[in-house]
Amino acid sequence: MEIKKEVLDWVNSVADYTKPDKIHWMDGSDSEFNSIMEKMLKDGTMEKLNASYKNCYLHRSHQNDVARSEARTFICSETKEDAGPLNNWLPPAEGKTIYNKLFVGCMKNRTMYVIPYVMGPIDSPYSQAGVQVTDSPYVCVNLKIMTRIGKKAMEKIKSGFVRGIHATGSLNPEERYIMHFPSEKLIISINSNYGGNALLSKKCHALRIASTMAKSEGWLAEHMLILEVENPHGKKYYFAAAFPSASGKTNLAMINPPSEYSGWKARLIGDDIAWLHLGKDGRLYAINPEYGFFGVAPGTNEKTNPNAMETIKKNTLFTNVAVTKDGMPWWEGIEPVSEVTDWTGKKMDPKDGKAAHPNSRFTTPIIQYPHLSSHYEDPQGVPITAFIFGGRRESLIPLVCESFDWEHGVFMGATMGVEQTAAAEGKVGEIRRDPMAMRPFCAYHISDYFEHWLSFGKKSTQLPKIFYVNWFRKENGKFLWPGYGDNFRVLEWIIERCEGRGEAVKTPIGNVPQKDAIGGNVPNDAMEKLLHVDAGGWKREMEDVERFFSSLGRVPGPLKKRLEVIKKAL
Ligand code: GTP
Ligand code: SPV
Ligand code: MN
Repeated sequence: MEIKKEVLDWVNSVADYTKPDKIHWMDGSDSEFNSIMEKMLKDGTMEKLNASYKNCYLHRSHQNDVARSEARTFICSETKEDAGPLNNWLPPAEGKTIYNKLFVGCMKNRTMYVIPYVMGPIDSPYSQAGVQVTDSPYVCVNLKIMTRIGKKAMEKIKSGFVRGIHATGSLNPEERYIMHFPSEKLIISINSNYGGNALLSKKCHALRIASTMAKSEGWLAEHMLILEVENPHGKKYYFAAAFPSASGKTNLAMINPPSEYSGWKARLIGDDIAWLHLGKDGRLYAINPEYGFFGVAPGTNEKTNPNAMETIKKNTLFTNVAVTKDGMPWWEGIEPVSEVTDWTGKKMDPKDGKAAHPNSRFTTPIIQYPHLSSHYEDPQGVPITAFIFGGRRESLIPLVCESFDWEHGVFMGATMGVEQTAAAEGKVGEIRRDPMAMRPFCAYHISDYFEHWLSFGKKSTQLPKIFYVNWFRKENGKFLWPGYGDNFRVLEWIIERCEGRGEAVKTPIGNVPQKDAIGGNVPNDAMEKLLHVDAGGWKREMEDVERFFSSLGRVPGPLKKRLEVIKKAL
């Protein structure tokens, strides 16, 4: 691997500060993976799982380090206004002071790994190369699965590449910093070794830094799955769906059509991040920058997601799951067993509490997925038919709702209110506004982000239609909608609408299906509830949206106007 001078100079400058014993340049080979893994097996960072899970390992993270730390995530833009009201801001100089203080000698007696990586198909004009340095072998083996690393990446590195500096540090949550310097395309992270805090290519680069690049270059970097659906006549439709963390992206991306949909096919392109560019034909084309899944384990089983279960049977890293007596990974949702070692390493009966951490995850190669789209590595990406927004809401939000036009669709996304999940630290279940599922990931002023979305409406007439879904309506603590594979029925209705067919009822908040439009085994009264638009509840929802808009300081005129129109219609 020929090391580029700009990379070498930068790596040396980081090493001058952090004082590692050794510098290891990752080439991405299997033998390299195995030797790093060997080291972790010896020091107990990793545990080998049952041989029926070929080449699979378990890692238990520190108990203070189990999810993204949003409160410790910072945008170090020139001004506070640039970061906007939804980000924690640090002046860049203060960020650098923290770096100078916390990183001095932090890699003493440790190896610093240098990981050149590419986000996106190697030959795509939309891909981006970056370099992460880290002293965490756990991060190395995860990135080997999650991104395309090594020689090919080094070749793709251009001047001004995205740089990530990560150090494990003490894991002290109070001194944890995940800092982003958008103008320098620089990420600095210390005192966490978990997921989006430490695998800097994922949320930090492919969403936060990319969001600022996308804004200035006229494209979109989104927290979206990408799904291909083919109908029995061979016509293909592409969906890009934004649901907040732990709200169903991976599961929808891995959907199987229900048995009566003979001839229909569903294939995966991405499960978490989409980069979208306007094509010459005015359509939006999406690529998946990632090379692996970092998926939520609990709830995943043969019934809900057989495709995930098949994918994770080999070459997979499990983080914070439980393990059975014979070394099989286990979590809530898998068939009951009487005794497991829980995610903290203690023996327990899963009847007595949660054995796997609710945010426990699998890291697994995307190319092992059984129904990968043949367009997964298409350099131009796939043309999106429909955008879908959604999130967890026990009440009010109907199963599916179609926007009237682009502006209304942007309003729907911008005002998404969802229940918090375990994917980030914080109170699970509390409702917060999470615009386009990007609240934790948009690295600039959210109103400018809305403006950016609206601007596409002026650039093209061939944009995707926008829909809003909610799989999570509950009554007496039970889900009203079966979800998972049954969500395909909703996709079918969306396709019908995109084709200019399909019955719909116009309501103040958008078009909803007629009662009998969505099939399946859902009792009539449940279906009625799922599709009902409760004017009183929606008025209160719009009041909350109004408060949200006020809290942002400034909001694009068309969104404020749309709010007034909906309020009046209600
Ligand atoms: P991130 O990786 O954090 O961005 O999450 P995600 O959006 O990919 O969520 P994922 O698909 O992993 O789902 C999170 C949890 O929601 C899992 O426990 C799933 O089993 C559950 N889930 C997913 N889809 C459905 C659904 O249609 N209905 C119900 N009830 N639960 C679902
Ligand atoms: C999310 O929280 O949206 C994730 C997991 O996809 S993490 O990579 O930890 O951010
Ligand atoms: Mn995610």
